Order: sequence, then structure tokens, then C-alpha cells
Amino acid sequence: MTWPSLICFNLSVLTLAASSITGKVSVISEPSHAAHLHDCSGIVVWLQPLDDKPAAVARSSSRIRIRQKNKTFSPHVLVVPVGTTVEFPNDDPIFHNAFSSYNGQIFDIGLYPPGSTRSITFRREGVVRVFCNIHAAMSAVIVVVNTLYFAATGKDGVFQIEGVPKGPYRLAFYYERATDKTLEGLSRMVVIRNDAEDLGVTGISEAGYLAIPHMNKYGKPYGPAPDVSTYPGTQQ
Ligand SMILES: [Cu+2]
Repeated sequence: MTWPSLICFNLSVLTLAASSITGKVSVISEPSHAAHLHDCSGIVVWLQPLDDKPAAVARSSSRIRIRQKNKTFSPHVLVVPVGTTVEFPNDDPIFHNAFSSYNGQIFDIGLYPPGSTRSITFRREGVVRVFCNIHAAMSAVIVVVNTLYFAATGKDGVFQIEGVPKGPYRLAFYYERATDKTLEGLSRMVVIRNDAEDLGVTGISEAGYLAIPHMNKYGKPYGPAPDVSTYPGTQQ
């Protein structure tokens, strides 16, 4: 076999080995139990390999960011593999903070000024709920997964995961307004056999979800936002 044909052969094997996965998630809202017709974005879907492959390691050289702009974390939901460093650029004219005191990964990047950034590396899988210690209404979720095969849905609930090696996986979901029990019930085994696989429509119920106000980083209720207008170049 000549080198060019060998390369072509190897490329064709790689192409055959990977699959393109598609699917859709629809939110079933309380109390009507009618399918959510509006925004189904930010639902995380991932395929956890069931074999003995080594744990996922972040390998993207691109910057992964959650911006702070207009007192909003953007994107609101982010999914990353274990080992990813996430930057939190502050693009507002005011100070911000980002912290998590929940079990996904505890961190606090401190109070930092307009135009600057901070970053955190997420080293274990889990759901990291992120807040700003100054602005109670700000929140984000970082879903850290131990796989390289993941996606977040668009507004239409559609997701796509490319380059998935064929084989058995556990399909799992995360949705901010679903209970742990609901999400566990949706997780299921799938075997990827074809070059393209459609996982169909999965309905996620909001039943039982309760929005509980979060505390500040000291574990206490938020008071009025502190006056940071005395810092140079800032405004509240
Ligand atoms: Cu803030």
C-alpha cells in the first residue's frame, strides 16, 4: 500500500468510526404540562463513554468565556470538559465578582474592576452554580462533564454532537429547572452504531422544581448592592 493510499485508508477508517448525533429536547412546563413553545436553550446533553477510555481532558486552545455585561453572565449556561479554564471578563463599567459555594466546585475570584478578567480551571465533573456577590440577580451554570461529547441546546431545543466514536454510552441531561430525580430518570443507555444517529425528542418536566433564592458568598441573604462608585472610572 502506498503512503497516499494508506493515509486515505486511515482517514476513511476515522470517518467511519465517528458519528454525528442529533436530537431535540422539549420542556414540559407546569401546570399545563404543555410542551414549552418558546425558549428551550441552555439544556445540556452529553454522552458518557461506558468503556475504559481515559477521562476527558480539555484540549481546546480556544478561550472559553462567560462575560459579565449589563449585569448578566453570558452565556447563562456553559458546558465544558474537565480541565477547562473559563475566563470571566468584566465588560461592564462597574465591579463584579463570580463565586460558587455549591458542590460542583467552590471558588471565589474576588471583586474585580471594569475591563479586567479572572479565570478558573474546573478540575472535576459536576454542576457549578455561579453567582456575583454584589448583584443578587446574576447567575450562571457551568456543567463540567467527564467526556468530550456534549452539547447545549439552541432555542428550538435541538442539539448536535459531532465526532462521536461508535459504541455504548450513557446519555445524560442537565436542565436548570428540572429536579435531580427528573434528570436521573431521563438518563439512559444508548449504543451509537451508525454514521448519523437521531436520538429523537426527549421531554423534560419542570414538575417539582422550586426556585430557591441563593445566598451571598458568606452564606447570608443579599443586602443592598455596596457603593463601588467611588472606585475610579466606575458607576453603579
Ligand atoms: Cu455583579
